[in-house]
Amino acid sequence: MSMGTALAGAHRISGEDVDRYRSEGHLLVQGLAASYEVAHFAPAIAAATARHTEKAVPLAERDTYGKAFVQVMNLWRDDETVARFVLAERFASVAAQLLGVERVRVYHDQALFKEPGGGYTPWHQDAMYWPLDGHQCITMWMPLVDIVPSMGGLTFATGSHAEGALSDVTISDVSEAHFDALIAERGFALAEPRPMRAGDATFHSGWTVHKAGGNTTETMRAVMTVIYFADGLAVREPTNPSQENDLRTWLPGLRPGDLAVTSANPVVG
Ligand SMILES: O=C(O)CCC(=O)C(=O)O
Repeated sequence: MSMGTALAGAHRISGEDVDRYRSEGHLLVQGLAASYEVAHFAPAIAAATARHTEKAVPLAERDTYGKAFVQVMNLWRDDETVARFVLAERFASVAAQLLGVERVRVYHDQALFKEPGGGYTPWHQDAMYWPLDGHQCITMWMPLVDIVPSMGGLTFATGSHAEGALSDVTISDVSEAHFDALIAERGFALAEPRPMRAGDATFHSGWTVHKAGGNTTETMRAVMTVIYFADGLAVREPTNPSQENDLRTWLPGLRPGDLAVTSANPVVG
């Protein structure tokens, strides 16, 4: 690795952008990584993703969730190059500024590759899955290739994060119908997807309602995400089976009330 690809140092966010994130629940940060930096890391992320998905079921045989993307989690623990990307100070510094905290920890990463012809990602709230305070959690979503909306860009329900938990339904056609009705009822404005360059990133709160369209192009929508939480959070009592599973998987050995501190959740930034 050369110093040019270290993703070191903080990336400063303007006060205006911090305010926008806090009122809207999502923020686009353009040029967070340069194209040569993405080019350095993307092959390792794609190769690690492929290693885990050699036996993927054909698209047509999957359910709505399975059609949405190839999803592989915590690649940073498998591959040193991916770890340098996921644990990068530059990315974590943005998460910390938006949450208004000194330090964040990694909850987990996930590669979300929406295949050509891949289906839509139904409306959902991420923090429904997490035994943590969703207001103190944030996801960075970064395309590794230039994307246009028809590849499956994210749509956000602006301001929905402020309402906290709005459903207990896992990502499915049921969550889609639930949030379609709720968005119409509460009148949230929708922030439609925009073209993004590889290395641009969006950040969204744990409670922001969001979805993605299908990928109607011939190009893989290669996206890497990192989920962070504010250092100092305590583990919450799980309120559904998804949170019980997440507690076992991503906060290994911890119980409700414990500080969310394990070697699988390093401080970054
Ligand atoms: O990439 C997608 O299609 C959905 C992403 C998402 O829901 C997330 O990163 O929280």
